[in-house]
Amino acid sequence: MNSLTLTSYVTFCEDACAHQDFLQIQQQQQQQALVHSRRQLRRDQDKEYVGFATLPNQVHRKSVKKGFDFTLMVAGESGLGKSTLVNSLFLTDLYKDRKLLNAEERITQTVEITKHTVDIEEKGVKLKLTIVDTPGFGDAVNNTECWKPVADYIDQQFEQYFRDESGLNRKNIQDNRVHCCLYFISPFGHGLRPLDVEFMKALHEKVNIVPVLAKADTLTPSEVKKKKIKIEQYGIKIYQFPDCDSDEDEDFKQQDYELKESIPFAVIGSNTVVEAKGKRVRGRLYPWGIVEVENLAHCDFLKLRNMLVRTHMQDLKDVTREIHYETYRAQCIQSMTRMSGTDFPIPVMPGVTDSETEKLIREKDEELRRMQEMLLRIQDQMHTQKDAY
Ligand SMILES: Nc1nc2c(ncn2[C@@H]2O[C@H](COP(=O)(O)OP(=O)(O)O)[C@@H](O)[C@H]2O)c(=O)[nH]1
Ligand SMILES: [Mg+2]
Repeated sequence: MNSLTLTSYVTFCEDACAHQDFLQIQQQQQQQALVHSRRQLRRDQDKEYVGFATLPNQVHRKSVKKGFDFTLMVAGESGLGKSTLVNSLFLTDLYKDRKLLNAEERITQTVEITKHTVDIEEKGVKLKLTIVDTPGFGDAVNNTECWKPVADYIDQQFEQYFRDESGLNRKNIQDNRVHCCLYFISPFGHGLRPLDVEFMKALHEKVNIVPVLAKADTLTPSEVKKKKIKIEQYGIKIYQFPDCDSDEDEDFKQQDYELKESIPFAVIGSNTVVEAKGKRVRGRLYPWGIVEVENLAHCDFLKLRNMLVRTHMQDLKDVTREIHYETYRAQCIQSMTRMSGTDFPIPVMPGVTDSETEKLIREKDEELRRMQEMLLRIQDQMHTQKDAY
């Protein structure tokens, strides 16, 4: 390289460096301007932005931290697949330790209600799930009033909640109220049997009833269609799905319509995993083929699970709290007011009859009066002693 070319090369390099510097400075200036304008924008927005738009996030964070709970009851004749279905619903074995009763034991068995609680977690969200099973119904020779223990169970949970709520420590109330009752209808009958009608009518003011047509794999599609009777025609009030908002999109509206049309849900339960078309699925294997539990073409299991878990769990809880529990609470307060002649709700003790409660109240009043007298006497004594000094 000769001196001239060297000089021009140096000049070229210097120019290039200077140009590079210039570009960098320009870039920095642009970035600063961007940051500045963003800050300005945020400041402008802050003027009109109080911050309550973050409330849903706050509620979300808090509820996730606290966890959720849900209590599901299954009722209906024994052997219709209740236990199998709840296991399939929550992909968990709730009945690991169950002892299967033989025919004789089942006949002598009275309606015994069992409660299973499992803590399940999905993507960091915790759900405390309680399943209330009502086995034995229908096995007994005499089924008169077989719904009574079930109705009493629901009332007892309301009563417990009412007493806890009216008590001193309301912080850690255990809420065992039943949010939904899946009522299993036999696939073998013609419509509802009188016992089914009686059972559901005894419960419909206390709990959200969701009817299901059991063991749908034993029926052909046209039989399923025929057996999907309108439960309301029997004067039974089942859980009413809330109306779909008019501004929802068409897909959602269609899904909502299909869900409502599916009642009673035709379900199939299975605790075994079988291989269907190279995939492992929950299903029932028959010599002629496989029935897949989670296949919408085979049954409504997925619709039921989506409804219970994904779309209506909160509504079922709200209806329980706002309608069923309120009805119970109002009746309770009314009867207590009538009984005691006061307007104060005094929770009734379990297993205590009206006259016993009245006696208890009288005794407490008497005790209170005695204590007041004693207090007055002590005050008098103190005054006399003070005067003496
Ligand atoms: N075909 C058919 N059988 C079922 C279904 N669900 C459960 N079963 C069978 O029915 C019997 C009783 O089931 P179980 O869940 O104990 O009924 P539960 O008495 O109502 O709780 C068991 O042998 C199950 O394998 C179903 O959807 N279809
Ligand atoms: Mg069972």
